[in-house]
Amino acid sequence: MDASKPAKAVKDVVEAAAGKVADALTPDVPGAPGSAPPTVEEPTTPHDPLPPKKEQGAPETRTPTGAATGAPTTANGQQGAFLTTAQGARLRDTDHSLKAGPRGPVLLQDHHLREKITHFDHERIPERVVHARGAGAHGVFEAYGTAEGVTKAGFLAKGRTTNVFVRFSTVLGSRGSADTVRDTRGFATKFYTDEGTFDLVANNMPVFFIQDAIKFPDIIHAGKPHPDREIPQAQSAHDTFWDFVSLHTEAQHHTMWNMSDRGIPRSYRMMEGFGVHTFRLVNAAGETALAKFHWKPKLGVHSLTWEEAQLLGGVDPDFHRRDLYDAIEAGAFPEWELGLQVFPDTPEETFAGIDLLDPTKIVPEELAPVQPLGKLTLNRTPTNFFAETEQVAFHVGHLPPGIDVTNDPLLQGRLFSYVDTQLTRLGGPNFSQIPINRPHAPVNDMLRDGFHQQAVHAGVAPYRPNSLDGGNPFPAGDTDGAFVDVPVTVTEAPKVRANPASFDDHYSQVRLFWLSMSPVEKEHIVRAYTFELGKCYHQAIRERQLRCLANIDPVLCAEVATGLGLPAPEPTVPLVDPAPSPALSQVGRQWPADGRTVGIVVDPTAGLDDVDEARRAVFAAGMVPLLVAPHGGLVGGLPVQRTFATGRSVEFDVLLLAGAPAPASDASPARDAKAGAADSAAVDPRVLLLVDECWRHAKAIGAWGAGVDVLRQAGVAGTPGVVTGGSGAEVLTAVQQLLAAHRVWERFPASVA
Ligand code: HDE
Repeated sequence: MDASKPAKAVKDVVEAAAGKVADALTPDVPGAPGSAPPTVEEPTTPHDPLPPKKEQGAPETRTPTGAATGAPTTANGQQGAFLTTAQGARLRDTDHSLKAGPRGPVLLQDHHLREKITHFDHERIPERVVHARGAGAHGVFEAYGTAEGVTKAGFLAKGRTTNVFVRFSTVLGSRGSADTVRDTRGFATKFYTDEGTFDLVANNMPVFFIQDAIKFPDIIHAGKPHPDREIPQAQSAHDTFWDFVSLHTEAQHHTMWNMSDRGIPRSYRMMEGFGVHTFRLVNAAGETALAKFHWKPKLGVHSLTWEEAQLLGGVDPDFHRRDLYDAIEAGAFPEWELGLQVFPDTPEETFAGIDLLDPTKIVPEELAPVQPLGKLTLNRTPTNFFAETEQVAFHVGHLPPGIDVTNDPLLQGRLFSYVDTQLTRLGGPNFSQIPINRPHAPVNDMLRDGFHQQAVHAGVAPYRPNSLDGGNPFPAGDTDGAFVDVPVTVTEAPKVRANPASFDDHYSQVRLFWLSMSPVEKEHIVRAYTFELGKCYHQAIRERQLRCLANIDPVLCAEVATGLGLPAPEPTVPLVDPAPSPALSQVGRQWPADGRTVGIVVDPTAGLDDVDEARRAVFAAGMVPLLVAPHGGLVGGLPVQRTFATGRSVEFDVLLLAGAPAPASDASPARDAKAGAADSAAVDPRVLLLVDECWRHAKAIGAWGAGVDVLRQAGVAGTPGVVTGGSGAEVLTAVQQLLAAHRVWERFPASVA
């Protein structure tokens, strides 16, 4: 058999699989692990590798020096029907070592054994020092052309589309840590522009803990687990973190964002992104402007509750990456608008009295509106996590002509750090040749050799000036689209290790943030500080952080102090009263519900009225229905996604009750704490727990038919955000309206005005 030709067998497998899927699951619930469902018996007819899943993308097939090859993206993957060595020699057996007789010693000559084990021994690379835990997706960026007046960057010209790869991440946790921890999130975008790659290495918060990169090891050492016991993992609720931020008070603004709902996003799809630093833009006429980058999610900014985040850490530690991949698979492509706040490039580099070089400060949107530049759509999941999400290498210095850096001391240090860390993490200096990092622009550098060199450089003169290679490569002239560093004037000044005086204000904008929150958001902030400080061992650290809170707001300080059982200290700096920025609040508008999950509880022994219709209506509304039943398999011909034993409320955005299932045989309190007081209940106690948790987390709940009785038994009938109706479709419509506000906010008591 010719392994280079697609075999008929592979077509048969895929077609049969597609038929099966169509029969059982139309429309499809996301999450299938491969492009074809497995057969019970082991397949033995040789055929080519199965195709990727329909929603999967991969890096374009480019040469290491940026040329398009035209080959399909699968050309980078495994080829042919047969098992081979890394050299392509076909193998008969991979289950037994070569031995001197069945009971004899293993022979050193067994190349396949040595190759297999050696490669396995070296499968791991160092995880990122920060942002180790991440999830990526491919997409496309389409420019509106609105930025043409301020930057000559070609990818921002009207109608231009550029391929992108985005990696979202947490900061503190290791690669295997939970997604839903309280932390800042990374939002790094690689734009493969034809003028060279542009990396916008952003976060979901617009400010940073420190004003100078030299402090980065300090804040990260403080936030990471304690070095002796290596606990706690992926969280800031511990002594070293609060020790540092309460002493190093410029961290207070970022800390406030972490303690707010922004620290526990509902989804990567529902986060804003911020370039944090001020950048310098240059237009075609050579005029400059200062600017800050923003990402605005189409679905709005939404968060988990703290209890949901904690439950998810155990129930589904992969909650955010699953949500991202499932949404793309379901066709609910995540979208953001890229926006700019633009400021005049004055010698002071300030705007409305705010120092634009201070990365602990924002410019409120009410003072400088965010102007949309283009739309990002994530439409493909990675084919291979390691090749793409793990090996992608971002760098704040990857800039196209038209975008330049400023003197922000945090940004300046980052310009050094990213290559330096990637040298170790990716094993040498040639990581830009890894497929996910290859530019989509012609590369003609004079960088040569090194570990894992994949280019085959021609010529003899990788130096300039030369005549032996005909003078190539040539410096780009004025009309050749070269990157030109903006010739900013540097004022004569003494060499000092010091900050500008404006950097000394550590509190006014933290107060601005606090004053901009709605009562329920303030309440969450109070609870977050109280939780985190309550987890610290030492009272001195709690007291010191309370002193910082006193400089932010007396109510905040008093509420947290009460929770900690400590007196509230007096402020040590005068409290300013900045105008609140409503744009900072997440509450009070209506947003689309694309890709949200709808749990539908069914009772297979009684009515299944409307369930199929309701399920189809959920799909039609762009959401994902998950059937929750006492047992797996099929119920009334419909596939069950969660059982009462495997499902938990935190996986659903809304809950629909299409039945009132009696306690199932496995509802045994002796075996499962979820089965609580099973004995007396007429409804399975795990269903009552579902209702109870959804209610407590202020989620919309709907019921029809027998399901209405569950509401009564759970004691929630007639309360806000709990709806009933004559049919599934009717209830879904009402629930969808509630979901548009993300939560039934009136169910949250807010003790803070
Ligand atoms: Fe990073 N940062 N950072 N950072 N950062 C890294 O680079 C660093 C900062 C951000 O998904 C590292 O390849 C310094 C601000 C993201 O691969 C490292 C400073 C912002 C990611 C590094 C900062 C970020 C990183 C670790 C100055 C938001 C993940 C692995 C204080 C604007 C990118 C790596 C990905 C990753 C250094 C501050 C965002 C060590 C020195 C501010 C999203 O080089």
